[in-house]
Amino acid sequence: MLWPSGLRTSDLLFRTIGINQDKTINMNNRIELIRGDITKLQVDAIVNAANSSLLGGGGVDGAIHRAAGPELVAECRALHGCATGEAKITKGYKLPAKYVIHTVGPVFGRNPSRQEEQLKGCYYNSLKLAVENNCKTIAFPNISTGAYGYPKSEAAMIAVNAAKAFPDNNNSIEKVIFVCFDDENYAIYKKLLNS
Ligand code: AR6
Repeated sequence: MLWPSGLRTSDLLFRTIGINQDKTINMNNRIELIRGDITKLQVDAIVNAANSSLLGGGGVDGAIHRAAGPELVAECRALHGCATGEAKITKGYKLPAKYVIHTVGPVFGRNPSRQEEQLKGCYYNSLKLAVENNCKTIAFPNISTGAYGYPKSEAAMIAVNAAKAFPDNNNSIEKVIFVCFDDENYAIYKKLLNS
């Protein structure tokens, strides 16, 4: 996407969603935090906290499908689901984002010995798909922290560590944006990214 010179990604993002820019937390110029609705973001890819059917649901999944329109579920149907911790990509259709990366977070407590690794896998596999599809900007919701009940602080730590540890040797990803919809997650991420 061509952006006017001198404008940072966050300038555009905040204009898009109408949030005052002083809410940006900028870490190493690559990780950003914003509070808002992920469906409004004009980025290369937004990540969906889906279920294994990939056919839609509530929460952020429902919001993404509503905003993208019915073509999204049609493309998802052809993907034949997704395992926990894995990710699959579709177009964004009516969303401002070019792609949707659908990932399935763990249901907290269902498989305790694997849940941390699975949540880490959601972030890792989404970032990997983003790189493979030449995405420079990617926005994540707080996967598994809604209906799937993962404790928010633990989930945030896993998310931030996974983004920091992602081996992007060619620096192909310019922005990883954590999008918090609720105040509690926003406060947790703000503290984590400022420390
Ligand atoms: N933008 C950004 N974040 C949002 C939005 C939004 N528009 N709406 C909600 N959130 P959840 P999960 C936040 O329940 O826990 C679905 O039914 C929300 O505040 O959406 O991974 C799927 O189909 C929370 O912090 O996802 C699955 O069945 C975060 O998104 C199941 O829920 C995740 O909450 C997945 O559960």
